[in-house]
Amino acid sequence: MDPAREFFFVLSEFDPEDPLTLFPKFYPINGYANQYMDNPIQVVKDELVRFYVIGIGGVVQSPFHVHSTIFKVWPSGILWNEPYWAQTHLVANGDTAIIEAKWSEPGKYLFHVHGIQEEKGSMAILEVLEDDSELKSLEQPSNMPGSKSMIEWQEDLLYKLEDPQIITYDDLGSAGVPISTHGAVSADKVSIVKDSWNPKITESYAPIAVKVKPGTTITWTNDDIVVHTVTESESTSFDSGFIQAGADWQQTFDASGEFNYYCTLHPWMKGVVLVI
Ligand SMILES: [Cu+2]
Repeated sequence: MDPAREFFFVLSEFDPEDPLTLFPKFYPINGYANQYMDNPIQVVKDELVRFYVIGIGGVVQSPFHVHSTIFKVWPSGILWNEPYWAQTHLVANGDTAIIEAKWSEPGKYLFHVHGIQEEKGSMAILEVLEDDSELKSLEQPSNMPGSKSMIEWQEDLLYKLEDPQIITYDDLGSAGVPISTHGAVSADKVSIVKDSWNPKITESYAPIAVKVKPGTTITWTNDDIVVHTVTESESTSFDSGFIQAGADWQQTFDASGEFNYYCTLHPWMKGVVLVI
């Protein structure tokens, strides 16, 4: 690519009160609402300018627009995409673009994410200078009064979204109903139920206790969306290995006895086979 004055713009959104709201309060460029209204991006007349634009918004897509300008776009920022000319380029959430332009007329050009975003912080000014004598050194981060660090907010949001579940491995039995063969039902099919990875699910294998006659083959079907196992607890006398989501596994029980089993990946998942 040709030498150019380059800028990187991250188009995002955030709401200090409700991080998951449909229409957040702010749509910042590079983390600060309105920062380039107060501190215009400066370029020089007739020089090549290149923007690397990335959209990290959650709901509303980002139609990136520069007033009075026809620019060249590499969609998704991929250089082997055929570039095209545009006045607005829609940057999808999670997508990027490389944008190039030149301005032959000095002056102030508005640029922004076009739409409600421009009224909520993404309004910005590109200042095209006659020559480089007035070019300021880049001020970063924004010195705009009242601008706010998002670091703490991002951390809080992460914790909120991750909602970590603490599992105590030395007391696994408490996560499920104690397995008793008392209520065992006659069945040769067992479902590994949907969401059975979740310790709050008390019957991960359904039925949780089955009784069969010697010589019976039992089929376990993984109806969950993640991998599980059917592994005998005492001596690993049977072990399915990984049963992929949607797959089956079979085991034939010749000897009578009581066989407790569990999932090696989610040890709170427990079941029992009674052969009588
Ligand atoms: Cu599992």
